[in-house]
Amino acid sequence: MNETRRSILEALSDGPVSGPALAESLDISRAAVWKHIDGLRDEGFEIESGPDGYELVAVTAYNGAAIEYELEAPFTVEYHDSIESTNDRARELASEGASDVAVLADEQVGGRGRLERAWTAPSGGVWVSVVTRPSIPPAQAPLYTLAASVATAATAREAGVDARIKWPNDVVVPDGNDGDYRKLAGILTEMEGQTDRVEWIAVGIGVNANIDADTLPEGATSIREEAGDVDRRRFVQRLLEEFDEYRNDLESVVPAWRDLALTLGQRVRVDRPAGEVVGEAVDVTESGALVVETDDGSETVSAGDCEHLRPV
Ligand code: BT5
Repeated sequence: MNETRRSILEALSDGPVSGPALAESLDISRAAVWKHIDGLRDEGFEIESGPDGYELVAVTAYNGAAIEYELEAPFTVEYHDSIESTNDRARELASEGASDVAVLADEQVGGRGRLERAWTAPSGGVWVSVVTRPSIPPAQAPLYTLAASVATAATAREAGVDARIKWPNDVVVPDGNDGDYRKLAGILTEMEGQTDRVEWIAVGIGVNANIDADTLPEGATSIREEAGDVDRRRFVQRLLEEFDEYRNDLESVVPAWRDLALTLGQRVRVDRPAGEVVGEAVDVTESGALVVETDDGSETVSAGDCEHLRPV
């Protein structure tokens, strides 16, 4: 957002301020103040003019400026009404050197899941990809994915949804007590780096927010379905703030993940390139790999598709 507009919002956050007072404190003309106030109104800031001056009464918009305002995390937000995939755009920005940017869209028309699967992303969801450049070895990169799933589940729980995590990074809502679930959110992490150092990570988070569940693929659910619509601006802010806290405290990620895990204690089948593993999921390691107790002993699986099986 334009620096002058940011300063105007800061001034208004403590209560009404008159046009002349704003002009003086920002060292701009009254006409310029009027122009910026108009611009802010266009961006979704509801500013009323009363006897005491301009007053910010509400922020209703869902866009970059509105999300950056009062965001307690160091991200700039690039918003699109419609985009192919926020992860594609995040990769582009990352390769141009960007850092701490969140690409956000109301709708994706070419949303991607893992392994080139399609991700349904109509208007009303929260589709966001965060670019960061952490100083970590590639082996720690999975912690960023787990951090995103913990942040997503925590934010959905604040919105009143019984969100849990299915290994490695699906955010789901339990359906009964047998390990069945409906998928609320998915995470797609992409990265570039050398053997000893990550260059950038793009963490894509897709949350079915204000969407009718029957317009989503089978087995999916939404915040609307589970708890009613959310204020998406506030939701994205909380999501980015939670993600920021976990990425700055990587040691807290796995314990928080364990607390939210639906997979631990379940009988699972994990499909991975080296073959499938069937057994009871008993733990996750420090780097987020799943420990499965099989008939032939314990196996540690670092990546794959995990299915919860019915108890035997
Ligand atoms: C994922 O893949 O769960 C990762 C999804 C990541 C989406 C975000 S949105 C922002 C960013 N930009 C992108 O383009 N992507 C990221 P995976 O585990 O492979 O799951 C994909 C499978 O989930 C599909 O094959 C469908 O069966 C199912 N699916 C598709 N859309 C869904 C939705 N909206 N809700 C629940 N399930 C869905």
